[in-house]
Order: sequence, then C-alpha cells, then structure tokens
Amino acid sequence: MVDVSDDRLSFSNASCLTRAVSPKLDRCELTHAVRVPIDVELAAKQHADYEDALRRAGATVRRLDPLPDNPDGVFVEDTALVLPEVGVILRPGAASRRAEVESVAAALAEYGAVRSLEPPGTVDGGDVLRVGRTLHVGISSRTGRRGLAQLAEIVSEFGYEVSPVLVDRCLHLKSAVTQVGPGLLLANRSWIPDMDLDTEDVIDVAPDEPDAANALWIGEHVVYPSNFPRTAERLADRGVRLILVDVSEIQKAEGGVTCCCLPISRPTE
Ligand code: CIR
Repeated sequence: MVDVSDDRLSFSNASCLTRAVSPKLDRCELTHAVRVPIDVELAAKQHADYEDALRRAGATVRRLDPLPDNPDGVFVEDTALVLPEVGVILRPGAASRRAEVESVAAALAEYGAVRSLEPPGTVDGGDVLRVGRTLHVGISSRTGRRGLAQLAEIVSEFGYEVSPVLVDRCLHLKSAVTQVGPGLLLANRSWIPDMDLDTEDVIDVAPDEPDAANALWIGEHVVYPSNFPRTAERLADRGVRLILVDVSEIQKAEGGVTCCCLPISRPTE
C-alpha cells in the first residue's frame, strides 16, 4: 500500500534548482527513446518557458552554473534528492552524467546537511518518488540495489522508508508514476506492474498516451506537458490545476517535467 499523506506543504514556496540546456543536448544519453534530431535552440527557449511555469506555480528558480560540455546537465533531478531534513547527493547510473553532481553538491551545501552515495552504488533522482514518509525507488537501468540500500540507510535516520519498485519498460520510476496532488497519483500502471496501487487514488494515463505519467506538482499547481491532451483532460476533470508547457525537445532527450527541476524545501526557508 502506498502512503499518500498530504506533503503539499513541503513543496509550497519551494526553490527549484535548474540548469541551462547544453548546446550538446543532442548527444544525450538515450535508453528507450529513439534518437531523433533535437532543435537545441528551441529546447533552450522551451526550458526558459518551463522556468517561467515554475515561477507561476510559486517557486523561486535558481539556475546552477551552466555545464556546456555535459549533454544531460539540464536534467538536475537525477543528481540529488532533497528532503526537508537532508540533501542526498546521488550517483547517477550513467557514467557520462557523474560530472554533473559536483556543482549540485556545492549548491546544496548552502541549504544544510548533505549526505552522499558512494561507489559502486547508483541512484538516479528520476527513480525516487517521495510520497509522505515513503520513498518509492525504481530499480532500473540506472538505479541498482546497492544504491537503494545506501539510500535506505541514509534516509532511515530521518524517518523515511524505502520501497523498491521494478522498472524495466521506461527510463525511470517517475516516467511511470508521479504525485499530482494530496493523496493523488498519476500512473501508467503497465510500466510498474509490481507497485501496489489497488487501494490508492490513481488517475490512469490515457491509453494512447503511455508517456503521460510524468507531472510536476508544485504547491497548488501541476506543471504538465502540453502534448498529452487526453490525460490532461483526465487531470483537469479531477480538479488538478495545470500549467501546460511545451517540452517537445526535452522529451526527445528522454526527459520530462520533473527532471529539469530539483525542488528544495528545507527548514531554513
Ligand atoms: C538520460 O538518459 O539520463 C537523459 N537523457 C534523460 C534524463 C531524464 N531524467 C529524468 O527524467 N529524471
């Protein structure tokens, strides 16, 4: 059973760390997506619009220093997990992405206590879905059991439990399920068949929009891609207040709306 207690407060007034799109985005890692040309200039414009959407949702946006030589540097979510009590510097599963971590660690140190995952463990932030005091962690091509065990040990000190979920038909757990409101999940259940959602309030993605489960809940709003109209309608019908963004070029890099933002909500705020 999934604990879907209301953690909205921990996301309101969040600071969001972001990073500019690299000019080399078209050399990004890809796992399930087929490589197609990316319009990097358009990606940068869409990313700026996305940052505006975060502000409209009430967040403060802080851009990290650019990493022009790191194609996937814009996907800051994968580099750290920020809980109200502690920041955990992660170790991304793709070796090409590990150099992204240093600048995030430096930024997080300003906000308070920080712990780090150690080799050989790997966890991508896209595999961590926090719902109340439970961290659902995807076991994926990026996140392994050793990383999960390290993460579980770190967060147990702060009263969080880790619940593993097998992910093998999409990149990350949050490609398949995200939280879109108090006690409300958005999911493509066929990608996470062993996650027990039977007793939960779940909005299913529209059948012809399998990639539509990645949504970013901030305060009273959900920042959501504009190219999933049937799932957007399902969300709106349930009263979810959407801020739609065109992230077509980010999606070509196998990214979504959660991955371009590292929300920080710490007691110091
Ligand atoms: C990668 O494969 O690592 C990037 N091209 C996409 C990462 C997307 N991250 C996320 O959804 N959390």
